[in-house]
Amino acid sequence: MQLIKTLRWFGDKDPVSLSDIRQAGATGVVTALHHIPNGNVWSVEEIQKVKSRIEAAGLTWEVVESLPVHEAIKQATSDQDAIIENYKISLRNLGKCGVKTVCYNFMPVIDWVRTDLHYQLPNGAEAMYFQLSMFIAFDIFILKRPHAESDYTPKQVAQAQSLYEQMSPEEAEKLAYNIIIVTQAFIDGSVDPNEADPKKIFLQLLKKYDHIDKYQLRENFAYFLNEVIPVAEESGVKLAVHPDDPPFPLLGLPRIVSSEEDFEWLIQAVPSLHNGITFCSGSLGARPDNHLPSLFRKFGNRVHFLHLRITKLLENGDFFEAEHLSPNNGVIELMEAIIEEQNSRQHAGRADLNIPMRPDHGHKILDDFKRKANPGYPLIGRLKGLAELYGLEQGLRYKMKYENI
Ligand code: DNO
Repeated sequence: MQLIKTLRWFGDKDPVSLSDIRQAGATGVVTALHHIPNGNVWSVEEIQKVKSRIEAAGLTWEVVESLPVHEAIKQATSDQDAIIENYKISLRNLGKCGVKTVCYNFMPVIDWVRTDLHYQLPNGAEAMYFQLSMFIAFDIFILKRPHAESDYTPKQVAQAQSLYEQMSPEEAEKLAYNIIIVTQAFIDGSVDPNEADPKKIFLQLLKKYDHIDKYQLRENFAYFLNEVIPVAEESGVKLAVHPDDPPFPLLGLPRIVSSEEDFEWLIQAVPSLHNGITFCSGSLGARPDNHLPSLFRKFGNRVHFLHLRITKLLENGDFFEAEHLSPNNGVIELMEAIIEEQNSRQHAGRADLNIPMRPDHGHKILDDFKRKANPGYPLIGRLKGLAELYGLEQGLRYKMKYENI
């Protein structure tokens, strides 16, 4: 039994190569057909091309991240059925090609959000940081989202205003560009990086959710799941929804994959185990009421993919991406719960014992400062995370075997 060691690869545009990934200790790759526009079919031919390249490098294509869900589906617009049909064809084609784990998310308009991509840690490494008051400054004073102030307390608005007043116009633009483009474009973001006025387009996209609250978005999600899960079952493909990052509503948008209650809802909407979860400890950990090992123990039987990293949550609502492994950060207990889950799958006669795992993001360290990489995806920092997690896994596995769990 093992966790399959993987790293994410963004295809030909990725400054990190497949050979780098192999040398870093991964055996598997997590990738997507990034060149195919969201909503279009992934043909067998295109899937095979990427798969063959990965295999020629001595690796396996373990997980698709992501087969993106088009905004039309999240909004349930009249053209959604044709786009869902394409999604189903893509799932069938992936199944035919033997790529059988598919990660996706259901976050409207914007995927993950950080305000500082170069937060310096005491040892000189860089991590990514979410500063709540900076984000509020972006929302109210830079993006100027209509009625944004009403989402915050007067104290939050005042703090954000004072931060905004200390920013130069260039700094304000850079913050907006990081949030709307830099952290989104390489993962199929909804605003074209060549757009002359990204903020304007972004506001238009947000506006489409004016009448979509949490319950309506859940309804739209359930419609999608009821359509695609039967096809996933027929094709032997496991879908694994990625949690919201961060796991709370932003910019007036509902976010519905954030908490224990959300996972309960997800399962009752479509109970099949093919309706699974990407357990992203970093995303879920940015919320104080998410206790990672307990959440994992509760929903572990439908976790098909692991993103392991630890978030340091601060009292004012800020958080940053901490080290993958440190004695008190909870990752040891989480790893223990993961190994227990594998054991119970074995007892239940399940075939999917070896869950793919990636360290998710990494700190920028050492030679990463001389190399290019997408934000969050420096090679050496991820290599360190992978090595630490693998060591932890092996040590625990050795110990737990003798305790005969
Ligand atoms: C960021 C990632 C997310 C994730 C998607 C999955 O680095 O963890 O963009 O890939 O949400 O659909």
